[in-house]
Amino acid sequence: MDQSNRYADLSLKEEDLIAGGKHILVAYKMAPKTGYGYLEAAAHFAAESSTGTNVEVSTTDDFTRSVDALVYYIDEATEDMRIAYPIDLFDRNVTDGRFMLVSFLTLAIGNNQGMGDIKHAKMIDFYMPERVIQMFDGPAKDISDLWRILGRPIKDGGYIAGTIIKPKLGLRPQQFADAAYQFWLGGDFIKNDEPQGNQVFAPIKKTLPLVYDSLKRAQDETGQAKLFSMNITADDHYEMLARADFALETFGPDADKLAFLVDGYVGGPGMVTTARRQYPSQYLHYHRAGHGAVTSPSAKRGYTAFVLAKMSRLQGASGIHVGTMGYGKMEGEGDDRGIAYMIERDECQGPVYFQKWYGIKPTTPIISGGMNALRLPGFFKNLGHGNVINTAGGGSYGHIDSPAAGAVSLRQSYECWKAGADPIEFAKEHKEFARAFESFPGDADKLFPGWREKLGVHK
Ligand code: CAP
Ligand code: MG
Repeated sequence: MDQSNRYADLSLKEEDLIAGGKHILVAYKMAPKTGYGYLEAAAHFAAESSTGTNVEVSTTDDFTRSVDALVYYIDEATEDMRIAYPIDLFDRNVTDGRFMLVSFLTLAIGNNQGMGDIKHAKMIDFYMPERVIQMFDGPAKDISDLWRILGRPIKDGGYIAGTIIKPKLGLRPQQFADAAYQFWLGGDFIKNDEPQGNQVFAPIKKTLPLVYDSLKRAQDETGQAKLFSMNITADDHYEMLARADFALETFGPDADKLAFLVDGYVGGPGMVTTARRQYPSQYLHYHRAGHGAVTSPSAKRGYTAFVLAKMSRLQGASGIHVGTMGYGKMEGEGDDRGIAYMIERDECQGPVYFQKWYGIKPTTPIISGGMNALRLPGFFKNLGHGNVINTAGGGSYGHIDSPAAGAVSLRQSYECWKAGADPIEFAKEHKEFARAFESFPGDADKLFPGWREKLGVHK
């Protein structure tokens, strides 16, 4: 049934919809299945994403039609389809009237994934009007809170050298705490890994007091504050709270140095909002493990990594993993820097929409995945700044001297880039950075051919 007379209006102008402030706009890459007209399929897509189904129903009235989602732009050749969703279509909390991301997801990327007449559709951008930005939680804490704790300038406080305890699973409490202590002797920030936490062989009631002891000893020895991002991911809301509350109690006078990590993609909006609203004094670290299932360029459905990051800022992520932009081990490319810009700036041009954030706090780009001191200079050059949290697991625990040396090599890498120095020349004056070449010879050969002769390394 062709519903384009109801769910499409190609006369609508995007600039008018934006000026009107009453619609959430969503841009997709969509292709219909063979045998279906493009506008017909797009209109059905909009129907299933709002007030309709595949047939007219007797119960529809004029009010229903007033909240129809409307296709307002199509370009079959480029598979571009854009839909205007009236903001009144989206549910609000009965408790405080705020928006909920789950309602946006259910409509904009819910039933429309897997329709019989749609070959594929992937969300590539969305636009939130000012009223909607006002109605999402947004971040409670941001990187400036971490710079303050680290004793740095709270503007442009620079690079936070982080790691992930590796191996990502399998360490018992004392071994886990020892690994943390070793890194903190040189670095700033440690995160549990995405699957980390195992009450079978590393119960938090044993592990966390040992981690806190490591943090205090490392602070005493270095004279610097240290940060721990603890994974509180769990299916049950109260399990999350039990873990978080125990951690806050354990860290006591150093509780401000605890961030809480949630696996936001697999856990979903409920888990992110539990962490955001129950613990607004803590930095909220959004890990996105699993996102590749929908965000990978090889996936023709779901939404992009850009959309995921933009949604995380609405929900209140203090920081989210944004990938390594082609410099690490995960999928990504240089243009992914646009993901970082969208979440850290107060206004930014996305792939389709220019988005203003009206002063809500920024979300920190967290850089993770196969990074080490040799790969970072190129990364910083591509991004254009170093106001990020970098977590390098292999890049720290794989350093041939020690995890602390690995941490120092990461920081030296940032200093090298900031100084605009040649990495080989810089290595001649900075031992830990130089030893990163020997720690990761494959990367060194690829990135700095001839490094052995230049650094006098003969084995
Ligand atoms: C990195 C990592 C990160 C992912 C995150 C891992 O370890 O801990 O969780 O890379 O990916 O488990 O692989 P290494 P993304 O530093 O040892 O590679 O940031 O792209 O979501
Ligand atoms: Mg990990």
